[in-house]
Amino acid sequence: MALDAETREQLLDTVRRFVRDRLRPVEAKVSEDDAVPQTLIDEMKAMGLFGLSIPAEYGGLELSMEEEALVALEIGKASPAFRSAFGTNVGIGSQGLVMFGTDAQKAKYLPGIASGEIITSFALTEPEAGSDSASVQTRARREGDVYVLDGAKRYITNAGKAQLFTVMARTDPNKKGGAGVTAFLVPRDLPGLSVGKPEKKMGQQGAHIHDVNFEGVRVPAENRLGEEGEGFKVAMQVLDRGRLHISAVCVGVAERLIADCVAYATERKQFGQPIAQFQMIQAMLADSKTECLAARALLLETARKRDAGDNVTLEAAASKLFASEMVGRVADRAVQIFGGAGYVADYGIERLYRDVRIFRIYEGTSQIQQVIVARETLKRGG
Ligand code: COS
Repeated sequence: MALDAETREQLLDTVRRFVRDRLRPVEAKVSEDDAVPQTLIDEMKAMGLFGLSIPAEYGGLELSMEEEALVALEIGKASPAFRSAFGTNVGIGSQGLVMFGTDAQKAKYLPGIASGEIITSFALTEPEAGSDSASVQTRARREGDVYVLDGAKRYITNAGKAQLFTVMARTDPNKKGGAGVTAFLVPRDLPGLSVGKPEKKMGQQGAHIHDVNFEGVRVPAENRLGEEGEGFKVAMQVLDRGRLHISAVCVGVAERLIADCVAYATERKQFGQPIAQFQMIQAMLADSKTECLAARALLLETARKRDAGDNVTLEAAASKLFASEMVGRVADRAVQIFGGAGYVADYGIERLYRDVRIFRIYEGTSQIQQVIVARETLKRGG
């Protein structure tokens, strides 16, 4: 469902004001405290942010991919840790269920996910299955009307708060690769499921990742998502979509950094004039602006293609590759334009420089995006 133009503008305007008035002022404190205040989470819930992508019949806003990208882009103009609070519910934590769930599964979980009452996590990565995600070792053995899960997942976003995990586990150990993998909806409170302590990270303080362990976790067979052996495809399709969401956040952070650079370069004087007057500064601004416009155009065109029902595996990977590398370069130039002020904490530029580094890694490294783009290009014949 696409919103009419006026409603879309109203939503984006509300998000822009929220970012400007509520999120930006507390960014540094959130980073220092390594926590997003509950009051802000509650405001996000009231705005419907946890349910952006959830069908309206289950209480979500049912935005199109293009609309979701525009919202994620605006949210990206504040610290990416804020987006992470609701990002799994909107993306990788819910979309397997939205795309492959039965009516009963959807009715049971989606309303709580849309409202933010249920936090979700996507548990694919393992200590020995990172980029090679088809090699998951977590086992799911069928015993009557339950599957018994044993194994360990790594670096799982929002696992500390999650009440529902989408878990990829191997049901057929005789099949190699993705073919033996099945997806499950695993409630947090099942005995044998435990979550490790939050990892200390380079950036995005306020967003958390954890190990998740499964020791004889008995998951009702009705919680299987899709058919046995379909789990890898579930994960790949969830990631196709998730990569567009991440691209949008990259573009948002880049647009914000460019605006910060313009403000600083116009104010800061050296050699008797604002540094914005110097062509070497202008060259950095021009490169950042050009690359950011290109990433935005690729993102929005791909989102529209997906909304039209096209397969966008190639384009989503290309978008994520280009946008995440782009924002890395933009952040690097921002530190350069700010000079010493870019390196000290007060201006927040060094924080964003650290925050954006993960975009080139999670939901598939840049090298994995290259693999996907190359394979799909070869498959499509050009
Ligand atoms: N949509 C639907 N099906 C897909 C798909 C997609 N985007 N990508 C792959 N598949 C299917 C393939 O068609 C193939 O099906 P068949 O066996 O029926 O032909 C199957 O899945 C296996 O695909 P493939 O052979 O391409 O698997 P590989 O093991 O070579 O791995 C990559 C594919 C590398 C692309 C995959 O492992 C990947 O994306 N890795 C990165 C994972 C990641 O992003 N991790 C981040 C953690 S999650 S935050």
